[in-house]
Amino acid sequence: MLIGPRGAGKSALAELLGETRVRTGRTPVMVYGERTIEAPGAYLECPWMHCHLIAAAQDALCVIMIADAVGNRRKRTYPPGFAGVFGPPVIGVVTKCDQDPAAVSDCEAELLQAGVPGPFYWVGRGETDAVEALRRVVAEIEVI
Ligand SMILES: Nc1nc2c(ncn2[C@@H]2O[C@H](COP(=O)(O)OP(=O)(O)OP(=O)(O)O)[C@@H](O)[C@H]2O)c(=O)[nH]1
Ligand SMILES: [Mg+2]
Repeated sequence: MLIGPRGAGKSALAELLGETRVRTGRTPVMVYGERTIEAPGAYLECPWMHCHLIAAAQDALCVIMIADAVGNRRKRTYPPGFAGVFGPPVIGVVTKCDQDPAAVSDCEAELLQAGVPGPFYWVGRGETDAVEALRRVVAEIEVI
C-alpha cells in the first residue's frame, strides 16, 4: 500500500513497482490495483480518515510511506509516530529527489519522526538503483 500527500508520486511509484492498472491524474479514492493499493492523499490530511488507511493496510503486505521532496517545503504530512498504527512493515520512500535534492534530509527527518525505520529509498527520475533496491525489499516481504 502506498500512502503520501497529494501529488507526491504514489501512482508513479506504483508503476515502477510493476503495477499494471495505474490511474493517471488525481486519485480521489482508494485504488486497488493488481499489485498495489494507492490511498488518496486526502485520507492522510484528514485525521478522521486515518481509520480507512489503517483498515486498508490490513490487506497489504507492506506500507510505503512517501515523503515528497518538493512538497515537503510547503507542508509536513505525517503526525509523529504515525507509522506505529500499521500492522504490516513500513518502508520509507522520498520521491522527487531529482527536483529538490536539498529537501531530502528534511523528508528523512519527517519519516524518522513518524516512526519509519530506515533505510529510506530516494526515488526520482534517473534514480534507478534506489527503485531496484526497493523492488527487492518488497519482493522479500512477499515471500515471507
Ligand atoms: N521529477 C519527478 N517527478 C515526479 C516524481 N514522481 C512523480 N512525479 C510527477 O509528479 C506528478 C504527480 O505524480 P503522481 O504519481 O500522479 O502522484 P500521486 O501521489 O499519485 O498524485 P495523487 O493521486 O493526485 O495524489 C506527475 O506529474 C509525475 O510525473 C519524481 O520522482 N520525480
Ligand atoms: Mg495517484
